[in-house]
Amino acid sequence: MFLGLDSSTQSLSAVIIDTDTGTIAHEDSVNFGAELPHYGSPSGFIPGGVAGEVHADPRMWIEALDLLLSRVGKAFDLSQVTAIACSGQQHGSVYLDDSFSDRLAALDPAQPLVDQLAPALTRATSPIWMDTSTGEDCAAIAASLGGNEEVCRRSGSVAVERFTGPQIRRFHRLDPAGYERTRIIHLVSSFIGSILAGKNIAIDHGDGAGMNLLNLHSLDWDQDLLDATAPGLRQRLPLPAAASSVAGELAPCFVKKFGFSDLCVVALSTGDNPSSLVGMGATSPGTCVISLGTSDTFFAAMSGAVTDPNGFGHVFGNPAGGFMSLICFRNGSLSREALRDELGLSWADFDESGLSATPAGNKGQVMLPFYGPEITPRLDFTGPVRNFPVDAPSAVQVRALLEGQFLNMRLHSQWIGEKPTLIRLTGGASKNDGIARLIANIFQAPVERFAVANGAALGAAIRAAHACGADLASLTAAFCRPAENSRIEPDTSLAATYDAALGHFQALLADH
Ligand code: ADP
Ligand code: XUL
Repeated sequence: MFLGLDSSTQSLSAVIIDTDTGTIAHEDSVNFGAELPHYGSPSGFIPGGVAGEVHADPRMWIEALDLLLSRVGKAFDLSQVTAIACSGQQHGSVYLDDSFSDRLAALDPAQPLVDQLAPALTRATSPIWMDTSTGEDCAAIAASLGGNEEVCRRSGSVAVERFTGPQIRRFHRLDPAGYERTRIIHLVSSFIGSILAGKNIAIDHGDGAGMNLLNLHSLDWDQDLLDATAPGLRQRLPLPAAASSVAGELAPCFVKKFGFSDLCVVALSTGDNPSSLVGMGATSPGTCVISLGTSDTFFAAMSGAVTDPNGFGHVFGNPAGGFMSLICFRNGSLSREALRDELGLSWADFDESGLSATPAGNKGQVMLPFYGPEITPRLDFTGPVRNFPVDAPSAVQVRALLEGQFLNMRLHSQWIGEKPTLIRLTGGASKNDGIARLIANIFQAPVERFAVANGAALGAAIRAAHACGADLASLTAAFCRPAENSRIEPDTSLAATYDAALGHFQALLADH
């Protein structure tokens, strides 16, 4: 049995796989907003941040770990688990003082984890991937390297607001004393993995590439990028390492508290998107994954070394070796939920039943579907833009929003240079048949979905088994199978309709 954990924006999820039978043995999830309401973060982050700041309380992630493991431990015999691996929302960072490693080594099963670890935090809140507050820092990093092209050549991305390096630079700028007290900076994924291992663990090449600090040629921290970010940063970062490594034994606290075996080990963590690449069986080029979570992401294993000339797309380490592309669309479920709530609709209105009221292409009516700042493309909107009246019927608005989202995705994934031949969908909205069909038609490629909704947690469980020596190809063959009747073929008669719709979308975008 192998346990995968995914600490995402809105929840912490667990998936346990049984590699003997090729089945999912257990699944559970803690929703931060609903189950830990005392952190005042209904959607997993602290609302009301100013000047683009979006932070979350790292104590919430720690408390969720205690809560989830206690629940899973009651329903499932955790002594059967051979190894654990974690996945986490990318880019988010946790800042800790010199007491952190001693605290990790001395975790007491009789006390809540959060009470023991929170005193080590040197930054009370953690910037997360939705944060856009670091424009000044990105500009300074790019200038220091002689331009964004060089930042992208080294790190796989131009300097990006949500990436960890610019976030660290801002922290040093605004709170130099807090930075000075900081001894170690973790990503969300390596933070959760370190708690489980009872020691600081390395940062893998998949999540590490989302920092604007890792040199993808040397797979080491890039000294010029470190220097452009903050002084003494190398000493404050864990070493970078390949995701397939075992980090160490599970800390004794978890053995005593939740009934794990004292032989259980912890594999290195990775980001939620690299983890989903594994969980969706897409570690080889050809299949692309679209994840419909809080953000929407588009990613695929890469066969060639290309970067996005427009600077919106990224290159990360592929946990199976080599590299992967990733493009993140900030207004994913956030926009779908906003329109649903604004018009008093339900998800049925976004599904086959609701979408059947309007034709593909929406008669040229399209929306720039951004309810908040967007990062692909970079736009500062605080509301959507329509090329049709704002009081149009709800069904027209829903189709315009959804088609706008996936036309935008098609447009901004063209730099990868490979048209997807198969799309695998994951994330909360992937169960929506209407959305799945629309994606098949817009991309003109078949869409498959899996029975396990959380591809990132499944990917973590598979990586845990792989780190212990199991063959990755056999694992993905056993676990990454589409659910029965989940495949949707594209309607090829709509290819021209969506080529035209892409033109309408581009025209509206060009006006803004
Ligand atoms: P994250 O991993 O970012 O926390 P999830 O992948 O769990 O997010 O997705 C959660 C989101 O899925 C919800 O916020 C909701 O907007 C969306 N969702 C759930 N069910 C549906 C549905 N039937 N149709 C469309 N969206 C849905
Ligand atoms: C990727 C990104 C998001 C987060 C949260 O670059 O910012 O997808 O990983 O899921």
